[in-house]
Amino acid sequence: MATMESLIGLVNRIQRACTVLGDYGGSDNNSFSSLWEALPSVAVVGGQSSGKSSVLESIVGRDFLPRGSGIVTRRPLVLQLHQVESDAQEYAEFLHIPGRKFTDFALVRKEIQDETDRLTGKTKQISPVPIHLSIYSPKVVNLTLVDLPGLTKVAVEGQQESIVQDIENMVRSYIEKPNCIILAISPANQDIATSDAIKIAREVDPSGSYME
Ligand SMILES: Nc1nc2c(ncn2[C@@H]2O[C@H](COP(=O)(O)OP(=O)(O)OP(=O)(O)O)[C@@H](O)[C@H]2O)c(=O)[nH]1
Ligand SMILES: [Mg+2]
Repeated sequence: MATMESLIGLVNRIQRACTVLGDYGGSDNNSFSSLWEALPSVAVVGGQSSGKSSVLESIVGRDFLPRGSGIVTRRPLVLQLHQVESDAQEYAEFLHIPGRKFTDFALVRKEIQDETDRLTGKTKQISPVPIHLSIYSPKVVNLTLVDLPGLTKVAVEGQQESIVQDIENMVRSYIEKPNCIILAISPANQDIATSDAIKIAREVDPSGSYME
């Protein structure tokens, strides 16, 4: 078990190093194979406003992700959870602000919003460049989670016509990695037969198991 913990810690460090070196794992401009392909993670996938960020928050047990109606998550968020000793203080740290420890999780949410806007402006546009966040807490298990923009069907005002396909391509670039566990989210009031999350998850991983 101790060996497994240190292995996961090593994977977390390699993922951080990849991102620092400009390897985001996206498939768009990489002509060479990404090291991300080999590293395990759990990615949420589902329609816009289906509750993906809310599910991730409940896994972490903290209120820190932008949530709401409309298009909220507009850049991938790579979230590394690091378990620390039981008496240690819980804090968060962004890769783009090294050394600054966030203990107020409302400020973490604000920084995710601000950092999203830095690349996209206060628009309804998306960017495939991930935000990298680590949370150090005694209450989490060592795990890498990825929050992704929601799948949509039509471009709304202020969005390019290509956004529907752009989002799907971005989502696929994460969930098609061999070591990605797909967490497909559908609202409880939606008929599962019409779920985009299940559809794309089945396409990518036909042998996956499903729970309701
Ligand atoms: N009633 C109800 N509302 C929920 C539940 N989970 C999330 N919500 C609400 O649904 C809205 C969308 O939730 P988000 O977690 O932002 O959804 P998302 O899938 O991350 O949305 P995008 O990032 O825009 O794709 C928010 O207003 C949440 O408060 C739930 O279980 N029940
Ligand atoms: Mg979201």
